[in-house]
Formats: sequence, C-alpha cells, structure tokens
Amino acid sequence: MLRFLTAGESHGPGLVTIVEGVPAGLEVTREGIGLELARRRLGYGRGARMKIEQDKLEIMGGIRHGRTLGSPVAVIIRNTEWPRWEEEMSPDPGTPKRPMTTPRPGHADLVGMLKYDTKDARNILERASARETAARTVAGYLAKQILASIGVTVVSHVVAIGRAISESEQLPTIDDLPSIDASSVRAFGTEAEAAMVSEIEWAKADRDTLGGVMEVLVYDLPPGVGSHVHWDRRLDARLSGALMSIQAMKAVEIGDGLESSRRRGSDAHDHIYYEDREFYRNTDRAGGTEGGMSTGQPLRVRVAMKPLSTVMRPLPTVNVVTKEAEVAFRERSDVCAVPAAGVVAEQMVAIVVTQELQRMFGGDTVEDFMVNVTSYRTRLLSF
Ligand code: EPS
Repeated sequence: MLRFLTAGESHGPGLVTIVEGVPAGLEVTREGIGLELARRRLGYGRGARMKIEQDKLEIMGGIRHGRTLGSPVAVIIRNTEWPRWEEEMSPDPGTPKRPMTTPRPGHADLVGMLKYDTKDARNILERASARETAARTVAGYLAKQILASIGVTVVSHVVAIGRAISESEQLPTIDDLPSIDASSVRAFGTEAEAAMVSEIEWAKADRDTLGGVMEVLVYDLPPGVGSHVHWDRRLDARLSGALMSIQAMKAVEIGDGLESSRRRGSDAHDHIYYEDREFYRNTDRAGGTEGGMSTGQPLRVRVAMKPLSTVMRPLPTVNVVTKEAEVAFRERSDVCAVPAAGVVAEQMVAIVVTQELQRMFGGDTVEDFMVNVTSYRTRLLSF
C-alpha cells in the first residue's frame, strides 16, 4: 500500500519525498510531476514566493526510463529561496539574527514553541508552513497515475472564497479540469471566478486574508472501496483525516453532509435501482459512500480552509520573552491560498483512494493491479 514521508523546511535547502508501495511499470515522467507542482503554485492571491520558486525536482530513485521499478520513489525539490534565507537567518549556527518572539494567533507558532521549547517561532513555522505540500504533490501525482490505469479520475475546484460562493449545481468532470486550472481561482464557471477575485482584491486592499471551500470529486470508482468492518478502514473516515492533515483546514463534509442532518430520513438517502446488470442511484446525497465504502456513485467531498494567519494587519499577541502584549510578527505571505489548497486536497483524496484500492487489489505491477480490478468489476456484473 502506498505510503509516504516528507521532510524539509519552507526556506531550508529543499523538500524530500519518499513514496513506498508504488507498483512497478507505472508511467511516470519528470514533466508530469513538474506539471502537478505547477498546478499547486497557481492562484490569484498568492504572494511573491510563488513567482520565485521554480520547484526544480531531482528524481533520486524508483524510476528508470520513465517507468517505476517497484522500489521507493524518492524526489528532492530544492528551495530557490534557501541561500538568501540561510544568510539572513543564521549568521552563527544556532543563533538566529532575529528570533521571532511574537507568535501569530491561528498559526502553529505558540503551541509549537511551548512544546519544542524554543523562543524562536521560526523553528516551528518553517515546518508548519504549507510549503510542505509541494512535497506531497509527488505522492499525489503517483496516486493519480495509479488511478488513471483503471480509469478512475479525480477533479477539484474551488466552491467558495470568503463570502463569494459558487451557486452552480453542475459537477465538473475530468474534461473540465483544464478550464478549472485556467481559472485564476480554480473555479468552475466564470461567474464564480469574478466574485472570488473581487473578494480577494477587497481583502488585499484591507491588508487581510481569506479562507474558503474546495470540492473534490472522484469518478468511476468501483463500489466497495473502504470497509464497514473496522473504524480505520472506513473510506469517509480516512478521507476526512487526510484532508484535515492539510495545513489550515477546519472542516470536512462528505456529500450533503451538514444539510442531510436537517432532512428527514425519507428525503436524505439515495434510492436504489437496477438496470443492465448494475445497481445505480439517481441522486448522490451520500457523496458516494455508505457504511464507509464507495457506492459506485461519484465521491464528493468538501473541505473548508480558515483564513491564513499571517495577517498584514497584525493580531494581538504576547512576546514570549518579555511577556508583554504586542502585535504578531508579519512576514511575506499569501492573501488567499485556497486555489492551491484545492490541488493538494485533490492529491490527498487520490492518495487515500489509491491506498484502499491497493488494499483490495494488491499488485506488485500495474498490470497485476489492473487485472485484479477488472476481475472484481466482472464479478459484480454477475452478482
Ligand atoms: C506560507 C507562506 C508563504 C507561501 C508558502 C506558505 O511563503 P513565504 O513566507 O516564503 O512567502 O508562499 O507557500 C509556499 C512556499 C508553497 O510552496 O506553497 C505559509 O506561511 O505557510
């Protein structure tokens, strides 16, 4: 089963990802990973850093002549910002020039300083930064390649930025992904895009930040992925945990989620029909999961991001050295990172779905994996 570790600080020498459990024979290109990294850099409202970072990657293992070997895939992404920050931040090893002593409310700063016993928030924020998600992108890309081998597609789009909400009921499919990626806020539909952009402009002018909501959809997943038999195998539980692991996420909703809690049972579920040897539903209120398993309907998950905590109009805090009231430190940041976070959400969903498919179907090679999935799909047709 696919698993991965990341290492590296936001302004350190670079980010490292090791992905284990990738089947052999998967087509993987440096360009493919690079394109995925570029998608994560997009979005109106991002700061200067994203124009600076090139996300140049080096493949250190697991891939030969454009195909995976079955061994761990290792990738390094060097931080363009490293030399400048190294000079500025640590004139003498261990004694930073400017320790950051006024933690930002909402960030990992204060709790991290208490826990790891440091009076310099930089020791915490460097790893807490969402720069780490660049490293996750490598695992997300590999997962999506595995899913593509069996025709499963994953799409994300931004449904809200601040108070600007997309009203469209229509769900985008993989064919809509190019137009979503071309949208400056990764919205599906131009009307929503205009409202979201002006929301960001308003926040920027006000020296403030914004959060929002992203939706991830998975199509053509066979029924039965995940399991009702144990808490840690439930697909919806695993998706929620993975999405909440993304920096700054505060809520996850599966299907109609909160709305279904306000409905009656007669109006809350997806009725079952049968035609052409297949069971199907006319609605997808459950968001494609029942009993912790995929139903075969599109998987539909939303995740909400809080506004970034580096606010140019700084919030009240306490200096951890003097214990005096002060305002939180400010440094270069983004006004809104929701479009980029949506790409990361897409990747985390792809990773979890891939893991659960691998648990069901195994396969040391992509070919074995594909054969096993096909045989399961055939069995369902003769149920
Ligand atoms: C981030 C702050 C900004 C973002 C960064 C996440 O970085 P900096 O302070 O260096 O300008 O650009 O995001 C990335 C570097 C990235 O690759 O997504 C933060 O505070 O989390």
